[in-house]
Amino acid sequence: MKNKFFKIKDIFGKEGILKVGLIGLPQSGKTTLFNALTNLKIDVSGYAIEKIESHIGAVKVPDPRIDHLCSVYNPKKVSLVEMTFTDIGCKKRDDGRSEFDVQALRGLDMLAVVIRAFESDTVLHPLGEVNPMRDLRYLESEFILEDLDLIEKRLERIKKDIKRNNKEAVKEQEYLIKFKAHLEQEKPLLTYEFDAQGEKLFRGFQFLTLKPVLLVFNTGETESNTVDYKQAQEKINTAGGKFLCLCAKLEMEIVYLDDEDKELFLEELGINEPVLNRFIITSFELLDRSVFFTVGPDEVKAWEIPSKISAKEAAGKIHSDIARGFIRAEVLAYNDFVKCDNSYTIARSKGLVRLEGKEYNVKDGDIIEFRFNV
Ligand SMILES: Nc1nc2c(ncn2[C@@H]2O[C@H](COP(=O)(O)OP(=O)(O)OP(=O)(O)O)[C@@H](O)[C@H]2O)c(=O)[nH]1
Ligand SMILES: [Mg+2]
Repeated sequence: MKNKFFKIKDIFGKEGILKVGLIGLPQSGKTTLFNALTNLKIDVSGYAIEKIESHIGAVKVPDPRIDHLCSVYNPKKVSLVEMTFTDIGCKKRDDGRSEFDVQALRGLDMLAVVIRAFESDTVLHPLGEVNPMRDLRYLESEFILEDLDLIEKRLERIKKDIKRNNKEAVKEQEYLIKFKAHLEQEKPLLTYEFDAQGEKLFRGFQFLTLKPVLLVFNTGETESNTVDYKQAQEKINTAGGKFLCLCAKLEMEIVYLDDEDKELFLEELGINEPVLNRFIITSFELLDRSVFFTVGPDEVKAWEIPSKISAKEAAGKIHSDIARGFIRAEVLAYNDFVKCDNSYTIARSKGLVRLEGKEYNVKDGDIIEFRFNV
């Protein structure tokens, strides 16, 4: 799959694709970053006053381990982990609040909050002067207000059912009132301790403050001291998020170069990884995800999973039958495979190929063959 555009309905509810939303104030550099990540070419010259427009693009997650496994197995098919980026449209309303394209928020796994830290005389800042920490506080409260709106609407909608004493609606109302109190203390729902019932009930809801956050400070082309990184770090530590600093404009210019120029340019700037790689590594850390591999002459494939997953659950990612009939997982760590000259025979003779049971916690880089019986 080449990088291409998608519609919301193409990705909503799709399993096995990590979905990242780029969100932020108008003119913070969301679309520029989107272009840098997807290598697509959305126009960034205008100010989005008229309509709120979102864009979705998909990428395959580059992985040098897959390249190596392919050179060993020469498979007919290669399958990489897929990721989508949604550039979420936003505009400032007359009442001062921000209006986000709520449709585009559906089903996202995380938010990358783009914060303007670049100075420019020609690009207007909707809140006046450049001040990243103020923008961050502003966005946090916008997200909280957005969730409070959602709760109000929901409470309104279930009013009739509550009057009729519908048990589910009454339960839902109890939860919603607790969420409301939590948000009113300016705390994101991410820090609310959901019980199993609450989690089940609200899984389908698109609360903004329930999504893990990667802060992206969009700095200028030259070293910028507009960001108080210490303060940002402290904020992030309490919220359990991550942060990245990059210059979206420069990164966009770099992806548009051909490969040879790209390498020279990156070297000159002392950047050792393209923006997509840095972004992916940080996102995987934030979401606590790992990758395992299945290999063979037909297909070499990377599977993305939550890090805490068991071998049986990992098998279920491939097919529910494999999980149901699970017997054992034959596991060889990628690094051991390479150390053994890419030979299972050598790895076996050294006892590095392990037979693991269904409770085994799959590790990043495991090469797995599942034994199952259906
Ligand atoms: N000087 C400078 N300009 C930048 C940088 N990043 C983005 N810009 C410019 O800022 C303007 C806004 O960038 P966009 O990527 O369109 O920002 P956006 O957040 O998508 O804006 P809206 O869609 O209008 O909300 C464009 O003119 C970009 O060229 C940067 O690092 N330095
Ligand atoms: Mg834009």
